[in-house]
Amino acid sequence: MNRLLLTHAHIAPQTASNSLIPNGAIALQNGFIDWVGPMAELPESYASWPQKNIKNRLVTPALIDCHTHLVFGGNRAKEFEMRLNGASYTEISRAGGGIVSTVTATRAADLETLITGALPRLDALIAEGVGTIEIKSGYGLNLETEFNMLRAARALGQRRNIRIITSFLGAHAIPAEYAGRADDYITEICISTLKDAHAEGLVDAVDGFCEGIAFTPTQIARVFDVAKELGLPVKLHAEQLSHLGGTMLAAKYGALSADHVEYANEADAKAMAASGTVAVLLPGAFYTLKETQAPPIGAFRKHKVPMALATDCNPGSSPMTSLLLTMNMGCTLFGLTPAESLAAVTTNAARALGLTDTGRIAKGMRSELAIWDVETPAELSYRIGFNPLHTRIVGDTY
Ligand code: DI6
Ligand code: FE
Repeated sequence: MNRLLLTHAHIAPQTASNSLIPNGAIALQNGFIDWVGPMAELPESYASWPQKNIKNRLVTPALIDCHTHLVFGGNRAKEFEMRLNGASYTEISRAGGGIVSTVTATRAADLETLITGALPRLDALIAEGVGTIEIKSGYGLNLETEFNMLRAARALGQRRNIRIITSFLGAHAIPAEYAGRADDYITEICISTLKDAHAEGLVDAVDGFCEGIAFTPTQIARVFDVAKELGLPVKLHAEQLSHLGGTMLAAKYGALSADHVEYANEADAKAMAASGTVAVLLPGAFYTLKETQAPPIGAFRKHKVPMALATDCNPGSSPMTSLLLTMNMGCTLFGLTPAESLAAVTTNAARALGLTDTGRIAKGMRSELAIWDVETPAELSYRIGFNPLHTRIVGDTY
């Protein structure tokens, strides 16, 4: 029996009532939370458990990064310089740079290179108390390399103590060999690779990039139809650079999330609320591309669309491996409150991944916790470039 009783904890449980528990205790047993509440109410039976006094430190759920492209080859520092000299992300993409340049580098890397390249990025997230991370494919755009990316993502979960959720993002860009033939790419590569990867157990969800430089809603719908047949949940990069209708499409398919959503409008927010679709906000990409249109936070609040925040870690539009900085940017760039930004990387991020056993501190949830050297939850969003993590607890060894 693996047991631990955390005492003298300042708990931010992220449950429905979400009131802080100032002098609390959390009982952990075999990988799950057995009890949480004020120390004064701790049942007698826990008195004999091994205890750790955490001296009034703040305890939150372990953080969840629900949108990353963590596995890739090469880097795009050159494009960073091009943008500083005035080129736009779209121009670079249309000139053959952008996502497809990372495709070339990713195809050239073998499985082990993809894994070892991603590990330092993963370690940076783990060091900030992240316990669950989503990783997308989408820099292979052929069967072999899409498989390599998904296998690398699964392997990362063996090499580190972290839960990995994969998303198949075959509909990320049109590879050079299919230039001008996006529909053929969807039929011949994207859909057939999705089916094969699903058969191998490599796919937890299906994603797409609905944008002028990528795929139309009609093309994305073809991929979503296959996801539906396979019983896989869907999500979508929607309304990042323009309004194409991706969010409505995502809502129509009951998507877990619509991501970026800078150009979404109130009607989109209403549709997301009705379908239970989470708005995943990615301020790292907004910042990197110096976008000016922020997502419609007011409409999301008004219609009670849950908002999550994620790093979008990728070599092009968001070379970022800090979820704490993402929380800060969510507040400063998008106007979230610090309380919203904490919910956005815990309970709402869990929901964006379809997970019901993490992201909150409550009986029966997995023992996935972050203990911080701070006094209040707001401090997690307030600092820039400082990591106050004291201890991360993930799993059943305490
Ligand atoms: N949106 C993004 O933020 C990433 N992919 C996407 O569809 C960017 C990917 C890249 O530029 O490499
Ligand atoms: Fe992305």
